[in-house]
Amino acid sequence: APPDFSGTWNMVSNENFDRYMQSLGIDLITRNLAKLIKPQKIIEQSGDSFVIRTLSSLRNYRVQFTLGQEFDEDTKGLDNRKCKTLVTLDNGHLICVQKGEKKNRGWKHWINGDDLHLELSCEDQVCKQVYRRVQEAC
Ligand code: ECB
Repeated sequence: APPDFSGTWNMVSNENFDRYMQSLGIDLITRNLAKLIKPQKIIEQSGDSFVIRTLSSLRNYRVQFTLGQEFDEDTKGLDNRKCKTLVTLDNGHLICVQKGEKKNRGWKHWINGDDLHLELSCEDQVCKQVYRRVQEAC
């Protein structure tokens, strides 16, 4: 069965985030602030429909999509670009391609145990993040 990405996830590691942000043209002051934060992901999945919220003290970002349906993404509050974005599910991996000004842009999510993995790509940079599931009270 395909994985259920739904839940609340807290960042536990973040590799090469600075160079990923550099590849998106984010200024030094913003990068230095962004490096300090540990965002939370809140994912709501129902069938092929997803809402992913990335929450932090610095910025919040929300994206909503249906698998296999390209949509217009505005990365408002991040690098403020427009992309034609498509997300698909391949062998348990959520794969996003963000077509636009930046080459080779996208991300991949997958689950391993209690860990949600995320690879963010832009041009020749790959940022690797891991989030851990927040257990809800029973
Ligand atoms: C929203 C939390 C990020 C806070 C960083 C704040 C300022 C830095 C400005 C731009 C940096 C560029 C990208 C930020 C990196 C991650 C945020 C969202 C990454 C993303 O695309 O997540 C996907 C997959 O979970 C869903 O949107």
